[in-house]
Amino acid sequence: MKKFSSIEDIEAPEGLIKLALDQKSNPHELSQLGKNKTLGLLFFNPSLRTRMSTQKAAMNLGMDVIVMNLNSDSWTLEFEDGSTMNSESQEHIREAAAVISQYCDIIGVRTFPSFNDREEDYSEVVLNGFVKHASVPIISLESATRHPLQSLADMMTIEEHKVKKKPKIVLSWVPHPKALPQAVANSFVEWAKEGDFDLVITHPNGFELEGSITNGVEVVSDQAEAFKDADFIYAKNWSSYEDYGKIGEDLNDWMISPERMAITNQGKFMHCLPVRRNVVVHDDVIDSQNSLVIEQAENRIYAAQAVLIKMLNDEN
Ligand code: SN0
Repeated sequence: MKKFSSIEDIEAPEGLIKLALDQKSNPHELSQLGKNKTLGLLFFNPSLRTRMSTQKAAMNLGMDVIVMNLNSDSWTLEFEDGSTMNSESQEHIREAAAVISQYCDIIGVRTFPSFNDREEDYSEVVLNGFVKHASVPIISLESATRHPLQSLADMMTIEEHKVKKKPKIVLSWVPHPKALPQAVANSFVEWAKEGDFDLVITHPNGFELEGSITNGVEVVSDQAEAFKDADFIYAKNWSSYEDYGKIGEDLNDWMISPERMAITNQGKFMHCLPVRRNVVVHDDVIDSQNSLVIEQAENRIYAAQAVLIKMLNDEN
């Protein structure tokens, strides 16, 4: 596998979920596979789970890891071809990606959207700059529009906790004070569409996700209605795609409350974290027995491990 940036890069998502679950039951089985190989983790944005879980996955496979905070510790990169670099940017992605490829056998990149220009964000300028100019495989550690490692961990978590063959999963928009990417929601929908689920999305008017991603998925505008019989509630805020980057106002009743969870079929609560308590979700929900957030985070290790194995073995 040369690139892991969305579900489209995977030949058999089911197989990758199974590999990740197998690794979870035997994390050190392949502790020699990555010997003398180096993973480079490049962060343009903050991270806790992604940074530590991917590092842990690499360690379980015997790899060395180099972590670099590109925004604070490195030169300001230029991504546009042909630009005259007489202003802020100091190094072109052409050299930077080629140089990092001399030091690393696999590169992971985290980058958020700018929210200035939807077309530019959705063209994935930063991630694709690395894909184009690096000579080694690239893993998205969350890009402007996708977070595939999170979705892989989420699919593992659902697989482990489902009690019926075709569970009902509701992706619910939730309030947030800041403009957040659509990345987690986009990826979740893409991966959940591939599974045997009754998938429903609920969001306020004006928070429709990109049409080709949600194509064929039921959208219910009333959150309480959507929650009926749900086995899993996946909460996530995203800013508007239509009115790009706009946040919701006066929508605090979209917070996941114990009353809302009571409508579900003893539904499990899921969130990718970090989460703003009592804005996104009430304490009593995230602290309940039905909350899966810590297991989702644990599964991030094995999601990353499965992807690294595919890359180290040069398999699809
Ligand atoms: C990111 C997001 O995509 O929504 C990362 C999630 C894995 N979340 C945030 O940036 C939250 C920041 C905040 O201010 O709460």
